[in-house]
Amino acid sequence: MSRLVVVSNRVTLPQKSGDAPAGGLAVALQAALEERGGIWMGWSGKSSGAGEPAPLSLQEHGNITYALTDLTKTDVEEYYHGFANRVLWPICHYRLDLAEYGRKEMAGYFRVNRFFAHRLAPLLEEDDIIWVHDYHLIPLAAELRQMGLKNRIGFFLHIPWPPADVLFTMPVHEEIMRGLSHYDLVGFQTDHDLDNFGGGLVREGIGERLSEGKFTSYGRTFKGGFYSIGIETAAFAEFARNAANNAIVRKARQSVEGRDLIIGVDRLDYSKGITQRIDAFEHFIKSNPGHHNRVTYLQITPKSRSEVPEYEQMQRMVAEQAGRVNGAIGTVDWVPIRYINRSIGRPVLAGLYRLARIGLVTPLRDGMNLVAKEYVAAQDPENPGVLVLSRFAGAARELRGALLVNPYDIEGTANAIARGINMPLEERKERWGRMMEHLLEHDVTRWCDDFLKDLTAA
Ligand code: ADQ
Repeated sequence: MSRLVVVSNRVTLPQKSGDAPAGGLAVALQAALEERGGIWMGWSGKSSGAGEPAPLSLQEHGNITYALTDLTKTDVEEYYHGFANRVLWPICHYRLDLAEYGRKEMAGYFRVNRFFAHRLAPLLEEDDIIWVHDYHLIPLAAELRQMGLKNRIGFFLHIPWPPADVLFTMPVHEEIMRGLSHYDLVGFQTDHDLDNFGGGLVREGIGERLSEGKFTSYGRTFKGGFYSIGIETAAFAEFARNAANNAIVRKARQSVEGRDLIIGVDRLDYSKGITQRIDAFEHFIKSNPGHHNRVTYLQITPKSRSEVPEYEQMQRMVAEQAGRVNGAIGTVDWVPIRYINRSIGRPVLAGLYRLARIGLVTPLRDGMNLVAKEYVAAQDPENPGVLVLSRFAGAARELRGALLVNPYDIEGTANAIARGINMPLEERKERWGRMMEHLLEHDVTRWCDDFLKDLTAA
């Protein structure tokens, strides 16, 4: 079996005993690397300031070598905060209005990808299989090919791929499309993303869709497919079953005693639709007076990318909005919305999901959304809650037992909350059973295996 080389912007180092368990993606990639032997390369998250980054830091753990590189301050600014997070992220989430183009940032993005390629190449062997992750590293294969590498290289995009009219507003869309054609397999989250990609190629006259999932563009033929990422379903369900006695979960249960819990869990990001969700909750309460003092909405949102001004501003906006709703509809003994800005370990998170009658997952656009899958996996089979899910999350293509909503439609989302709260046990069980069966079969290990099988055959 060939060695596997994983490259991603950030690397999850192996857990030390006593650490909180890693997420499903990291566990699945580590298992695949352990089985085949290999390397996981990425940015250390550290800046070397104005000076040249030190040589790669190599750490061996079992069969895996973790290879971490620092980046200069300018690289971090231009490649990461600049082009990746202020151009590709908004464009791929259909937010043309938020993309900020700058020549410096675009150049920095391609320069850092070249730098990654030059640092990675000396570690590679001829028959290594290389798996590149996410939007930070689209041009990496082109850079490696430029250096003469013939290895099989696959790419997986964790976020959505937009339709042509959105993508082509980006000045360097051509270089990005050309970059993707240097892979042997390009994987997306859903059939919609794959269609957007194929449609863009054909419409712009830069490529063709061939049979058997193949594409041709810029003189290269490669495979495209969709591989919907899953979670570690069985392990997560086990966390949830065992969480009942956890002190934090117990306190949470006591604090909502007698009320239905609605839970939202998201990184703070404009794509997650948090403000629209609070509006929908407020509308639900106002139009269902019988539920006054009968529900609590818990929104758990660790801050992310707080160095980007829009995220800082969003944090203030959400906190103010929650405060305003609490002021307007709360009573001396009822705080309708609890808004918490911290990260929570997976076992406790699983326990909180299980307490909640409704999982409210309403992103405006999301590649997949693992929170939706975690919520389902954590439910008590005898008394499962209801998932209210945005139709614009990749997960909506699979989780057919959810109540699907349009998150821009505040009234519609409020009605779905009401329907979920009032849903009879039999219907809840039937909907949950269908979703859980799917998630057990399509877990993160299966996702990893499917992608690697197709990459090996590509
Ligand atoms: P994200 O945008 O980060 O991922 P998501 O898929 O929901 O979105 O994953 C978030 C993860 O962070 C979940 O595992 C969740 O449990 C965890 N998390 C969120 N809030 C937390 C908190 N307060 N404490 C602890 N953990 C928390 C990107 C794409 C998604 C895609 C994934 C995987 O944007 O569309 O599903 O990658 O491919």
